Amino acid sequence: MNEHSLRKKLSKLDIGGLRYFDSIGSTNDEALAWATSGAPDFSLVIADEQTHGRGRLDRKWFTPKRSGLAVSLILRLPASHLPYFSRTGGLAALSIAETCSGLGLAPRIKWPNDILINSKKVAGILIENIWAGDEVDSLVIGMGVNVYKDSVPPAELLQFPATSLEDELGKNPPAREEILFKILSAFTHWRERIGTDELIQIWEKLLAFRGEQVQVSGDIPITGELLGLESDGSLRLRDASSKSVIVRFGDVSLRPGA
Ligand code: BT5
Repeated sequence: MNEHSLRKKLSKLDIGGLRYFDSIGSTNDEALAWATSGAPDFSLVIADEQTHGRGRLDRKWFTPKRSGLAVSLILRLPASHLPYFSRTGGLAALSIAETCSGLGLAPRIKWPNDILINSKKVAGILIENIWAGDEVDSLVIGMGVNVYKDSVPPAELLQFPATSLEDELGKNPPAREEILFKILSAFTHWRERIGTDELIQIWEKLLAFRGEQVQVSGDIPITGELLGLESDGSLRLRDASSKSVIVRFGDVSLRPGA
C-alpha cells in the first residue's frame, strides 16, 4: 500500500481529500487537526503504521507497519443528517462488517463499535466530534482493521481476543486498498440511507450476543438479555425483572457465568 496505489484504487469514489503517511502517531489526531482547519467532507487520513494509535477511553490501538488499515474519515453532516448523528457509528461498523461478509466471513458487531469474527476482534472504531457551539461541525471516524496476522497484538496486551482477516480466511486477504475501497463504498451506500429503518434492522441483525445475557460496563454495570437497538442506535436490554433498559454508553460483554 502506498499513496499512489491508494489514490488509484479510490479514484472511483467521491473523496474530499487524502493524506497518506508511511508512519504517523495517530490518523485521528491528524484528521482532527485537518477537520478543524476546514477539510472537505469525506476526506481521508491513512497510515501504514501508527506509533500512538488510540482506542476509546485512552486505550491503545496497535497498527504495526504493513499489517492493517488505519484510516480516519472526516465527515461534515448535511443538515438533513443531523437528527441521525448518533447512527454514525453504526454506519461504520456495518460497512466494515459487510466487507468481511463479502470475503465469505461471518462478522458480528459487538456494540457499540467492535467487529468480531469467530468471537475475536478484527476491527475497532473510534469516533471523535468537533463542535461549533452546540452544533457538530464535523466528525472523525477512525477505523482500525487487522488485515494481516502481524496486526494482532500479543495476547498479554489484550482484554479481549483478537484476530485478523488473514487468520480467519486462512489465506492471503485482498490488498488493503481493495478492502478499504469496499468499506468506503459500503459506507457511501449506507450514508445515503442513514435515516432509514433498514439501516437499523440490518445493523441489529449483525449484533453479537442477541438473546444472550450480557453485561454493559459503566459506573454501574448493567446486566440483562440483549434484545436489540433503539432507533438512535442505543442498545435495548431486558433486565432480571423483565423491564426494558436502554443503554447509550458502555461496552458489551457476555455476562460472566451466564
Ligand atoms: C477501539 O477502541 O477499538 C477503537 C480503535 C480505533 C483505531 C483507529 S485506527 C485509525 C484511527 N486512529 C487512531 O488513533 N485510532 C483509530 P477500544 O474499543 O477502546 O479498544 C481498544 C482495545 O483493543 C485496547 O485496549 C486493546 O486491548 C485492544 N487492541 C489494541 N489494538 C488492537 C488490534 N490491532 N486488534 C485488536 N484489538 C486491539
